[in-house]
Amino acid sequence: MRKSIETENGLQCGGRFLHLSQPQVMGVLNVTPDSFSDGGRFVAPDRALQQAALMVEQGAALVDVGGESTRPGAAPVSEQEELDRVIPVVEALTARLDVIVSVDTSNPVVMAEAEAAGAGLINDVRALRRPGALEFAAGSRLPLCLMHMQGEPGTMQSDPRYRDVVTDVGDFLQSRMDAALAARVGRRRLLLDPGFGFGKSLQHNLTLLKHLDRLRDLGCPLLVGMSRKSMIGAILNKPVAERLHGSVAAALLAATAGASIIRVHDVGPTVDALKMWQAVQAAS
Ligand code: PT1
Repeated sequence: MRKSIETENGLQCGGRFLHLSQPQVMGVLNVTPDSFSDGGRFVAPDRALQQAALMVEQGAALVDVGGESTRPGAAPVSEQEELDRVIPVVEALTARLDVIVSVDTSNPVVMAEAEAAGAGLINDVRALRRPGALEFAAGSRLPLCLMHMQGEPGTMQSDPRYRDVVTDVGDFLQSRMDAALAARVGRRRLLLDPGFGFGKSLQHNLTLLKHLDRLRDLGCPLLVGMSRKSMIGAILNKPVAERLHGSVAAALLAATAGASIIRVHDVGPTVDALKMWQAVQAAS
């Protein structure tokens, strides 16, 4: 009887199981010299390990390692540079920490090397649109996050337009799910993400957050990332370093809308807030 496996709400992430009956926190670990909020601080593998260990201690179920900055205006990175940044960190984290290591990449070579190094999830902001990415997915058993982005990081914030942002993002995610299914990637391996801040105005982001529950109808768990982003900065009129409380509020709103994984920089405060949220959810 495989029933218990199939009805268990969660994802098999390589050797570790991620429970999704309550929202989980994914800690951001940028190993880029030019990240928007912590540029260059965690590039050396020992610094990365130290930061990841802190996030695990604070309750992160996943750590998302990224070697390509995809914030607005960011420049592309070469494959070798991305491999050199990401793979040693994935190896160090999987060897030393009890956590699921997610890798934020669109490059199928990086995906494959990351899986071999012990990664448990692939987080692709380009939703497997790069040549070879669907083929990687078909040959792998890892869960994959498919994110919506309009345009490319270098130019995506110059006048983004939608007919209806929630419908358009939903249609895009459905089409990428269909592409994955056609490539024989099981629906049960997929996570979906509306891509807050990726080719979206403030109003687009707010409308997406308000109607996030509609994307649950696509039938896959939702992953969201709003932590410290300019949508919060624009509302608060505050710089990146002063967006913690706005970010925690956004995390709770996402949890209420049904998000399963919340990608954040500030793991401890977000975990505390979600514990309060969870306690109220569980009340009669
Ligand atoms: C995200 C995400 C990500 N965000 C997933 N992966 C980033 N699955 C990187 C700004 O407006 O939301 N989901 N990987 C970071 N990207 C941005 C985008 C950072 C916009 C900052 C902004 O400030």
